[in-house]
Amino acid sequence: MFSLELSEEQRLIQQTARDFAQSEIEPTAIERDKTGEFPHEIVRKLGELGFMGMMVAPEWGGSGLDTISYVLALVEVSKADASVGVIMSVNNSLVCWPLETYGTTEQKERYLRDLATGRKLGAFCLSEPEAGSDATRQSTLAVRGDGGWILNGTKNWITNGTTADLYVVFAQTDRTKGHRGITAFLIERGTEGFVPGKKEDKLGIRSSDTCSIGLTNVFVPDSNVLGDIGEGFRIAMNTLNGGRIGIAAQAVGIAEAAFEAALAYSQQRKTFGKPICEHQAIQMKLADMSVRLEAARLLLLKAAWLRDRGERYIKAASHAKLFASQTAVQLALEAIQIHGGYGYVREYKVERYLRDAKITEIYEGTSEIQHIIIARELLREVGYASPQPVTN
Ligand code: COS
Repeated sequence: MFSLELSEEQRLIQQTARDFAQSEIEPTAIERDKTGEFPHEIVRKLGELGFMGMMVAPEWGGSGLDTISYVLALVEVSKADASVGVIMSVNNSLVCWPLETYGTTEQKERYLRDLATGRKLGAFCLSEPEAGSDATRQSTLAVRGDGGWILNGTKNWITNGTTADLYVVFAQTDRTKGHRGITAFLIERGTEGFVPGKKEDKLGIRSSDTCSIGLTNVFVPDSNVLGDIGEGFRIAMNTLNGGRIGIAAQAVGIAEAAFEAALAYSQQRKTFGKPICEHQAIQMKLADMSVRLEAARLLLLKAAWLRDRGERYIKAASHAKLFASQTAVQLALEAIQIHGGYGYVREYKVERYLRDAKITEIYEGTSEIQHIIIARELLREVGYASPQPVTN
């Protein structure tokens, strides 16, 4: 039975994250949104707090915590600034996790300690110009060279793209095998032929750094193959299952921020002689917002809880990601509505919540992809055997 009680340690992590986020991240979030400046100093401090490798074992420099602690911290960080949230989420979920899970001891010695302590930053390179939702259609090609592989292709929408030190890159090593011919590689920043493009000019999460990356005859030694040859797609999917819990946490953080801003403003602003929180029209909105937020939080905690128990959590992660991301967008919209004209200007932070929220419905699997994953899991659970493979 799903249990909600947080341990003493989990509460402490949540409080530490809240204190840090409100004192060191939130006050400068509006400014970073304007300038697009990458929060180097904040990321360094998050590393010192043990938040860049929260679930990594202490022997590799991590905090050795569970998924629940991780999402509690990520909600607080994202509530203060969703740009910082995604930087933290990618490093923890999409880079440290596959490296610890599939890496050799030698690869972990070389990379994991620095990543888990925040001294170095990671990025995850799966998407391509022609392969987003249909991630099996990798065009980046790896051909055999002397003692390693030579990679050519382009990767798109890479979070931490121009800043990262280590990239987990997926490429096709055997075209005849489809998704079972995809392999994961570890590529260091500065490797010849591996060239991050210019930072994308985005609607939201503007101080996180997103770019495309060109690969031209990039040599990757055998010692930098992550997992087995042909295991890459499985690594990517298993990694994204966990990543989606991280994005759900980011979305819950944004939704909480929007809700709290709306609740506070509704008590200050007066119309028709009384604070607007006394008008039923606003009360209906606040009540609906609180229900959705609570439901999103519960779905998030359930997914994290299942993962910590070692149970299958694919459906729960997609439930949480789908619902929390939609909640973030809806609550940000309602927060703007409650603020009226003030909600529409950059001086007030609620318009940023909407711009930041939108991406949570897109990356690490769009809402449409989450529906597909949930439906497939439902059919699997009831033992449905399709006369044809369930394809789309
Ligand atoms: N977890 C673990 N394994 C998974 C999985 C999941 N969530 N989803 C698919 N797989 C496995 C399947 O079990 C299958 O394994 P086999 O090697 O045994 O055949 C393999 O991956 C291929 O799956 P499938 O045949 O279902 O592939 P499809 O192309 O039909 O669809 C989806 C797979 C749509 C689920 C996948 O491409 C996906 O998640 N796309 C979104 C990718 C994404 O999030 N992109 C954003 C990039 S990061 S910003």
